[in-house]
Amino acid sequence: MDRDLAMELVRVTETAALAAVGYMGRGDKNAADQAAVDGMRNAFSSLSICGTVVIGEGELDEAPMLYIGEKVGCGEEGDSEVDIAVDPLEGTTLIAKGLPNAIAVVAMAPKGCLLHAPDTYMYKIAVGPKAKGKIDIKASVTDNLKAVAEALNKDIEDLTVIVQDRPRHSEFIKEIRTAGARIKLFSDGDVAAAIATGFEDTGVDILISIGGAPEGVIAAAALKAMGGDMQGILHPMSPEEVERCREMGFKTDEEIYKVLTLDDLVKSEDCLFAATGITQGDLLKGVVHKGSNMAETHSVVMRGETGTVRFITALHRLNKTNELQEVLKKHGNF
Ligand code: VTB
Repeated sequence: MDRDLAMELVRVTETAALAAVGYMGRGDKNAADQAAVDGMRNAFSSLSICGTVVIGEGELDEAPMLYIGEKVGCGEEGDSEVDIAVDPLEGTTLIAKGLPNAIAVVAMAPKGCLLHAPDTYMYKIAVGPKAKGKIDIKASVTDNLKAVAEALNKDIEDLTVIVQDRPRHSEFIKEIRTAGARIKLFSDGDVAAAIATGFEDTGVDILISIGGAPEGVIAAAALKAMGGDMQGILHPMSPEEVERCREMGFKTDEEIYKVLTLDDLVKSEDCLFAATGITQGDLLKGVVHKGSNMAETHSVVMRGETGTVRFITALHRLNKTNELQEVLKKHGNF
């Protein structure tokens, strides 16, 4: 993939973030999500790629835009054929309540290189570069904590584990506390939580959590680019979810419950990841309005092939950006 695509991709998450932020704290997560989708979809149309959405808003019958299988981009013959995973608004509840860490996020890789994850849960463990190769999702939580602490040259008491605040994690939480490590619970948004493990400044060392499988693939693209590590196991919660796995090609139980390594989740080093903060977050600031026509965004974009991680602050003149104006008008924010 052309390296300039990395910069192009930031426009896509910036537009989604700018479109959605007007719904911050309004209690309407569906409207916020729709605005993010509209913004992202518009921005994709000017990207010179032949893209296919492999992780998106759902199947065609449930999502008219950014649905699985939708072709995006204005590429012509000879332009990159890519798979795209999108989460235009990762953390719909967060934005609805005005809570931190809502982001717009996208991952991209050459055609066939992103796992087509079913819409079920996935048990995930993620770590940053220093602990690469040290995690084993089949081993106990305690064994993983010991291995990661050793790799980071820390006492287990100084290790911070990020876990989604859900009853399904009560056994994990008990075990982590018994082992002596610290816990940071988060209410929503496990893509941001997984990525936090890749940046020492966040103080987060390891993610141990059961969250969305599609989100797992998106986070894996970032961890791959950063040189971190991740493993996942699909975790369907009902016969319907098992059926969903089968429909996505995980035919046998063995296939459903196999360990998915970073290379299974994202098959190529040549991957891109971009995220823009919507509400204020641990890694990225949220959108900041500077007067009625100006907004500042904070994004991160990563390129797997070189491992470059760029933080991009951008000032947007809202009345000069046609693609954005259309979306803001539709949502009554401009
Ligand atoms: C997960 C997680 C997401 O929603 O899908 C979670 O991956 C849903 O969990 O980041 P519950 O069903 O327990 O609410 C997010 O937190 C936000 O979309």
